[in-house]
Amino acid sequence: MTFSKQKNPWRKIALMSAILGLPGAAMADWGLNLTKGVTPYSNTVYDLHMLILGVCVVVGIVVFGLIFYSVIAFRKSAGAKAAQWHESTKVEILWTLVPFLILIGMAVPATHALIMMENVSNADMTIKVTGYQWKWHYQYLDDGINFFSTLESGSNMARQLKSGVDPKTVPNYLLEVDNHLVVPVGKKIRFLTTAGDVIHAWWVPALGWKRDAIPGYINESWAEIQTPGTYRGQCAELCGKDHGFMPIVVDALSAEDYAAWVTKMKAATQHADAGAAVPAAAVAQQ
Ligand SMILES: [Cu+2]
Repeated sequence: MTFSKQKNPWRKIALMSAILGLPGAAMADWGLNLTKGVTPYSNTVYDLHMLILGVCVVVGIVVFGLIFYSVIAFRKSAGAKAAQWHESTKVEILWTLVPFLILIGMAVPATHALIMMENVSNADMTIKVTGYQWKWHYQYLDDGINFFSTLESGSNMARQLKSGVDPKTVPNYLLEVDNHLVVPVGKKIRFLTTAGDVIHAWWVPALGWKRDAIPGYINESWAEIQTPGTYRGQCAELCGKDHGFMPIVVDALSAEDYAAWVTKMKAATQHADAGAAVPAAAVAQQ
């Protein structure tokens, strides 16, 4: 079949089919699929997503296949006559049993993922995350380090009405903060999430979860980042007029780099405690 004519509708259909038939890697480049993230938990979520997507696709193909087959093969114009029958125990058992088994097949890995998510035991370190309008406060409970993390000044300037700054010229516009949350790779980090005013939500997609930050409640979660890098996220609960301006940036460092950062931060904090009166945010920047 050739597609020489520009307006041939089959050309478009064939093109779409070819695009949809591309292998998974190409689809990933498009950014259409859920991303894998950088933690074992995010990988579990990804696998669960792919499994359930697969089940849905197969069920969809079977159901729509049967519908189209019935409509075409047994159409009135082809002389089909409606069968007259009543009840079929066999069919009823089948259409109860098959969805039941499919649901069990999905519930087992889903429950496994939920249990994995809730298991914050044996953590190597704990970070308390408190949401405020409109910034984050991080407390390293084991090391006594704490600092606020707010929208980086370049983004903050550009976002102002009639600022005259083109947001396209600001690197990581609205996704950059003054003080990054620094964590080590390969360590199980327990996060305690809460808020000081209204409900916020701490969300870094690469970690594979999102946690509500609720005043008066402590929500627990954990992450073990496998790959060093910078991972960005945002507040994911509409928390007021500047909800869109309290991003999250996580720097995952190797064990040595992290230890060096902790030493530097502790020294800066001691310096501040000794009467230098350095604000916490400024301490974190050093
Ligand atoms: Cu918020």
